[in-house]
Amino acid sequence: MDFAPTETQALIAQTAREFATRRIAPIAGELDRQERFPLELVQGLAELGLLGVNVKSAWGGADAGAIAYALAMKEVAKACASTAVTMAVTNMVAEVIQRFGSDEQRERHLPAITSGRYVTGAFALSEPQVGSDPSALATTAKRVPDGWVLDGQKQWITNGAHAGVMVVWARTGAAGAKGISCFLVEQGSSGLIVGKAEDKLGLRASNTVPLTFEECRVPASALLGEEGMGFRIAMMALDGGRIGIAAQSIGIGSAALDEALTYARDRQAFGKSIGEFQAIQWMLADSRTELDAADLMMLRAAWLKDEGKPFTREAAMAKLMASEAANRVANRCMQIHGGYGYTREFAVERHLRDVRVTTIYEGTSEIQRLVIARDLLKTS
Ligand code: COS
Repeated sequence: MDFAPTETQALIAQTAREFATRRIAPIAGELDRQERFPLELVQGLAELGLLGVNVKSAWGGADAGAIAYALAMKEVAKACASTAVTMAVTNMVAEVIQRFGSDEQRERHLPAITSGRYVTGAFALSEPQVGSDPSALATTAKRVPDGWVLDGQKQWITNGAHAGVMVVWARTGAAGAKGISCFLVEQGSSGLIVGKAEDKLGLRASNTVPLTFEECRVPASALLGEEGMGFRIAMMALDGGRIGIAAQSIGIGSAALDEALTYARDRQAFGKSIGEFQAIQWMLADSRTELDAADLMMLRAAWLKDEGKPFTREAAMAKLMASEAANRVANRCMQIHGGYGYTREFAVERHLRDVRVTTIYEGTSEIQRLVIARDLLKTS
């Protein structure tokens, strides 16, 4: 067993850390307050190969694997969770196209994603009435002589207003999972309407929009994978995506903990720094312990993915553990800050708002438990 990162993994992590420290962290608070999409940061991530960490170099990616991706994601999330989710979804979309796309689709979309020309990618699975149960989705795609016509609505689409390409799931056949197919829809397609950005509790510098498809025409070449394969593509993409959200959670939790450590050293009460009180020490110790446990689970899932082994259960466990732990950590870290933590003067307030969604998106904690339990019952 070797816990040391390879040279490539260490280099990617260091590259992400330097960029996060130098360019992202100084403006993260301002981006949040202004609800400003970090366009210049996304371009910077592209220049460093961080929009396609696990994409082959032939298409402009860093070709560095899932562990490298998770390490980079943690660094970016520590600086700015909004920038991190923008990066996470773009990487996920790039990986889906790399894995399931035809050569023509790869050539068309992957260099545009990794270079930043597309700005981002988007993953359009959820709908107003369908989140945890995507097999019930209602958006349709009807075959016409020169391609497909999409009709329906998508909800909570991260990057939706900025994505050059979106992976869109639609029903092409009977009810249930087997009737779903997957399409690559380009920004500006006629009949694609990008709605008003959501006014969110956290991740306020990230873009989340509803999408409407009104007789949206796409060419036959937009079909990703085979007809009827869409649900399985979504599940496999989400398996990988959950490693990314585990990393994001750990990054946010670590940022909150760093703030709390500084505060615990500086703040005086009863004639000494509050870090000298056991009540505070236990909160700090529990926080680092839980984040490190989550980190090991995340690395295991990423390692399995890199090895080409099944990792569905491990990714769900890592996401469950990391998101729940990071929420507890951010909460404790605000408690350590006392009244100051509840103001915008201290970054812990942003971290607490940003971390909240991690137990909700890319599968709620309840869905992760369902995935884990089903796998246990099937295989153990
Ligand atoms: N990898 C590959 N294939 C998978 C898979 C995975 N991780 N999970 C399921 N499948 C396949 C199954 O093998 C099955 O294929 P066959 O019919 O050929 O055997 C098919 O997909 C249907 O699977 P299942 O019957 O398990 O589907 P369910 O509708 O019961 O749903 C859950 C399964 C709950 C796991 C799924 O709906 C889910 O993950 N929901 C959460 C979605 C989510 O994360 N939403 C957030 C939106 S993105 S921010």
